[in-house]
Amino acid sequence: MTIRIAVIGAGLMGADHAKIVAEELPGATLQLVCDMDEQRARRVADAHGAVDIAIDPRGTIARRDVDAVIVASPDFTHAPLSIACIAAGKRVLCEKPLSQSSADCFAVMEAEQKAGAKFVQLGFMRRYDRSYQEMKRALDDGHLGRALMMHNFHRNVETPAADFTGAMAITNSAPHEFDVVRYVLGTEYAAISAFQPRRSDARVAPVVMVLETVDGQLVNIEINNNAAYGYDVRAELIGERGAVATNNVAYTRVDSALAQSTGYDADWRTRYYDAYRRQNRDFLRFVLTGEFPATASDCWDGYCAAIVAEAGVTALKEGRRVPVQMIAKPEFYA
Ligand code: ISE
Repeated sequence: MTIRIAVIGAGLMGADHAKIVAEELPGATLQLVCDMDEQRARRVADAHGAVDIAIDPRGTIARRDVDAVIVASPDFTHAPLSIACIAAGKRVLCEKPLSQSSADCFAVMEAEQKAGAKFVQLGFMRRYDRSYQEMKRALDDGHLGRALMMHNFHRNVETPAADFTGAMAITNSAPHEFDVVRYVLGTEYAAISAFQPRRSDARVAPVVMVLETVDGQLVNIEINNNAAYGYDVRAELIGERGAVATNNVAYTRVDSALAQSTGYDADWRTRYYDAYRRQNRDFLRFVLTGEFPATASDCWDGYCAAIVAEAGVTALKEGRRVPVQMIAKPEFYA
């Protein structure tokens, strides 16, 4: 039996998911690539041997020859398309963020609870990256003592789209950190402050956030969407008896002209390829067994990331520390 997967959205991430489904998921078929731009759908479908293409996402979800869905269309479509998948009784791997609005995330949670089962796996793929997994293990083993702080750097070469704004550093890029830090520390946030230095040009400037957790830890996150030199993501966790830092992944090193150098990835798709592959394999198991993967993030995690992002945007705009006020965690997600 093969699971027939439709990929909705044939942009950067959709193309990557189509490739992973076609090449790295034994037991899955790339059934269909859907994009409003038919040519783009065709290009990605042809590149990865999809059976068919479509331009209508809702029609795609309803099709009888589609068993499961990957949503990789723009952020604002994630929540409504996830709800459509729940209504159709189909499991969905939805790219992050679930929504930039916590109210929309809440609506997806409601739909899932009404359906009585989890349908949405959220694409916070950093949880599948070995460096964060080892960091979590080191903390959970107890060697580091109680966690005190976590430092995070997230640097892109340049903003991924021309319409990328400063607020999107918080709503589109930082949710990775919001999620993976919660995952590693096993806690929630209590408050957030946000700051921005001034650039000499009109490009989006870095955003620096300081978060306080409900357990009294401090977390700082630097998002620099226009770092120019490479895709560079780092984290360091400081405990009371030790610290653990992620290493940059570089398979080779060049020694030349009295210097030593290693390379950077150009973006997240190559840096986290293995994490995406492992995440998508877990999704396939989820579709086959109905058991939600232990490592993956769910709609509750999506809600948590969105509510922190909303508080972060307010903190930046109003130049003040903003409390993070979350609803109580529904029993369904316990
Ligand atoms: C993008 O949407 C991602 O998810 C990338 O991982 C992140 O590095 C980038 O900043 C986001 O815009």
